[in-house]
Amino acid sequence: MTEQVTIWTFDWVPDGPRGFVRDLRLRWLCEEAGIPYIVRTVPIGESGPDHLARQPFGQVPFLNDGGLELFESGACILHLAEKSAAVMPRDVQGRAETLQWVIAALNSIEMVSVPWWFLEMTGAKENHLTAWLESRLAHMERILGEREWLAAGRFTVADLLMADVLRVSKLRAFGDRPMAEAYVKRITDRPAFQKAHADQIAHFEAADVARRQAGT
Ligand SMILES: N[C@@H](CCC(=O)N[C@@H](CS)C(=O)NCC(=O)O)C(=O)O
Repeated sequence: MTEQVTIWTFDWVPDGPRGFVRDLRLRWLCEEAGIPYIVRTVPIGESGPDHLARQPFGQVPFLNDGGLELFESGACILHLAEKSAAVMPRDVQGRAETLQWVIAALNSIEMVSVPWWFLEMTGAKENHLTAWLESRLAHMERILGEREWLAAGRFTVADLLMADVLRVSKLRAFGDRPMAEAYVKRITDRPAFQKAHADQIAHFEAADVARRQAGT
């Protein structure tokens, strides 16, 4: 029997990252594509050899699909997206555009936004990445003012990922960008996101209860 798609995440995280742990990208993709899945956990803060064998940086998420083992949220959602035309166009042009915008989300926006966010969180006096980030977000604002969807004229995995990258609270609070705001709202209003998000919150709330019962 084919092993069910299994999404791996942490057993618990503090309140701050809840709703943003990247297993959500995989859950969301599965919800959009109608792929059944289960969620399993590794302990936070202790990346043992089993975890490192699955995710060489000791991070989450990672994925099992049958005999396949994958890490990197981008690679995982691209693999899952291939299963459904609902998120990955089948025509050459639409598929290429979709891949292009997936890479853009990871390599042109998140490559800047995550280090910027990290410097903000550390309370650095001056964030030298601000001008770089502003430039990238200004381009996104223009792009999102010109089109409803990033690729293929419809919702794809590229919108899922770009919205997930842009929805980070600190980014949204950074400057007035109505097009990006409307885009994030529209994409995250989708029932698939709402379910994935609620499920992740419930997963970590259940972990709170288990920890209280265990007295930890
Ligand atoms: N590039 C990786 C980044 C994964 C990542 O940052 N995971 C976070 C949780 S959302 C994590 O495991 N943080 C703990 C750590 O970096 O040690 C991906 O997209 O999968």
